[in-house]
Amino acid sequence: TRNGGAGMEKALSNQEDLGGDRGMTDDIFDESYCEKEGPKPAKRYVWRNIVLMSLLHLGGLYGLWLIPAAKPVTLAWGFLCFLLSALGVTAGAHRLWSHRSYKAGLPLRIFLAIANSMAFQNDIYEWARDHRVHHKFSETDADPHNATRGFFFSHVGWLLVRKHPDVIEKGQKLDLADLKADKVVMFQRRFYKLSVVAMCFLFPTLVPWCFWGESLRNSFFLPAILRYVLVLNATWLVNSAAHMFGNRPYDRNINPRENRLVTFGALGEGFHNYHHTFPYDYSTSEFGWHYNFTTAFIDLMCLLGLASNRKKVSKETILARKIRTGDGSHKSG
Ligand code: ST9
Ligand code: ZN
Ligand code: ZN
Repeated sequence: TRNGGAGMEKALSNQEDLGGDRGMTDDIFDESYCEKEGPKPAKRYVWRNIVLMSLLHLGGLYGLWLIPAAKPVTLAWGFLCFLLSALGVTAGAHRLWSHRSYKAGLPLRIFLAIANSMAFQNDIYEWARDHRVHHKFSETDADPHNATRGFFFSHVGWLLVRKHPDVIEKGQKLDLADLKADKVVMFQRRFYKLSVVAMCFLFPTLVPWCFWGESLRNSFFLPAILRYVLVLNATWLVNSAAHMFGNRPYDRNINPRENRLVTFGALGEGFHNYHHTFPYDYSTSEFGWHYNFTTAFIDLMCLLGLASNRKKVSKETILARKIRTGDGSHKSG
């Protein structure tokens, strides 16, 4: 089997590590799934998405071109918008809602949901559902961004075609009760379009225009469009590059890798071999704040009493796992 027959053992030791209080385990790799035999269903292009994604990226290029003409404070604002929307994905949709790797009180969940709408990456419910099937059925037909279909498909191509039927079939069997029970998640889903217009486009544009007299053109194409394109691509690189390039110190039998460049752009989300090996670790890495702004943010929230219950894998478990299934690269670096 893929991870050396360690599936059952892994599932059991996971339970110990979690203390069983995460309320869900549907992000653990399921070895029992086999892809259906026979020819794969034909790709069905979604032209609306292809046109809109192309226009968005042209807008992003135009934004790059406008950088020298913008006020420095507008660029700083764009950077702040990048951090906020990225946290809505990393600390919010990913570590909190997909993996339940820590607990967040109502004020923090409201903040993260607003930040998440700023990132416009589908609502939290849909994001977390797709992300749980990604972990449970990694690199198979039931993985929405199956990296065995190539760099382009796992990066953005998967958003431009209809999903493989197995993604939907397997996704429908996931336990999403925790998401359905979260009023913040359901509220964001209900008012998703409105919240995206307000947070991803209007808010980033209006602030520079109203408060320091930036031109409407620069205000729109820099903190709104270019910032959105950058957050999207930083996120997508986790699915593409971090499933292809880098070391595998924790599990050499899986594709996800440790990719420093991705980690840097994605606020700590590029330690992807670690993350797929221990998906319930709130830090997605064993190295604390090192290259990991998201971990620093969650730690600060705990310090302020807004979050709690961080799940962390013990050093001993990590070392044992490295020795048992790693590629040996941890010794050199
Ligand atoms: C975007 C998402 O960019 C990016 C996610 C990246 C994930 C990264 C993970 C990496 C780790 C974390 C790192 C974070 C780093 C962050 C760094 C920040 C600096 N289960 O979807 P439909 C059902 S989005 C169960 O239309 P089609 C469901 O019933 C960008 N059921 O499928 C649904 O109906 P309902 C902006 C499922 O027709 C029905 O099927 N957005 C599942 O095949 C149809 O669903 C876009 O570009 C499931 N998994 O279309 C739009 N899936 O309404 C993207 C589906 O009841 N989306 N169902 O839910 C689309 O246009 C379409 O989904 C499609 C597929 C064309 C892609
Ligand atoms: Zn992955
Ligand atoms: Zn994950």
